[in-house]
Amino acid sequence: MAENLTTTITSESKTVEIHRSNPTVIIGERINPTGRENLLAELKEGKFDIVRSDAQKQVEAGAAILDVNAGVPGADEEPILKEMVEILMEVTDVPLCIDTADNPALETALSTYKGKALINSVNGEEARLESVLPLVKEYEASVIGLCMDDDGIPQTPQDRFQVAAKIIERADKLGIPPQNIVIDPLALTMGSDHNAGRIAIETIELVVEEFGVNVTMGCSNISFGMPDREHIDSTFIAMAILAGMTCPITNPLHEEVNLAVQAADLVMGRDEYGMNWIKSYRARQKEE
Ligand code: THG
Repeated sequence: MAENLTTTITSESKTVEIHRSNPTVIIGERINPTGRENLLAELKEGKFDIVRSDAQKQVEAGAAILDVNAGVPGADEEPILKEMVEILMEVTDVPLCIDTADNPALETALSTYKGKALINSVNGEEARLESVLPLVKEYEASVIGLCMDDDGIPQTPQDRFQVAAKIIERADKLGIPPQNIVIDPLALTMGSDHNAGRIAIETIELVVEEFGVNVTMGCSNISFGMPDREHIDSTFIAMAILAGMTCPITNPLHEEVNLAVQAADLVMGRDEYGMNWIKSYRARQKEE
């Protein structure tokens, strides 16, 4: 069993330490135009009101890090992502997770960002390892490593583990320590493969056992195409936390999912005297 590593992500004024004995770190997923017509339309017009309000709402709901994705089909990502990063630094003080597959946009975002960012993401593809890892090193950032490579997404936990091992090894060769790598086993949708949840959970167990690294997943993918998604998402997220996931990418505004995370932390002994749970209960009562 490897020692549990600490991944440190910072903004100008805040430090977030991701570790298996700390409360789960929610990475808020909402600032992403994929499947959101209103945000997409706004970004196309060069407006950022939804970005601002989504940032504030997610932080209020408990997001400790905000994912920022500027993937507007047909538009140049670089200036949009840069402006989103600038705006987010203005309206919130939480650290950012920069979600892009466009290397020039990533580099510009990293040079704009004040702090130690979480890059989302690299994977086991040769071209990505070669383009992203040098930026991780140069900016002393951390990076999410997706368990997929030039052959696609492996079907078995063992093969996904091998991709994680390759990413960690290639990073190490450049002098990037494993605490700066956050592994994403990939939560695929159970609508197309009923084993998707089990494969993800078993991959978490393997990488945690061997490397002690921190683990994330885009948790809401799992229930895509299923009815009554929040029940599935909240069960999946609690099970993944038990397996070792430390920083889920999810929507903290979904109350059932948010409460599952808080309850899982309580059960795992990461909520001293249950103070976080009691505080959040009182805040909910006040709202009613
Ligand atoms: N792993 C990593 N990064 C990721 C993902 C992952 N980034 C993107 C994605 N997957 C996680 N982010 C989202 C963002 C939004 C939604 C799902 C995952 C989503 N949106 C609603 C929809 O499409 O129905 C629309 C939003 C709304 O209006 O509520 O579900 O796996 N490393």
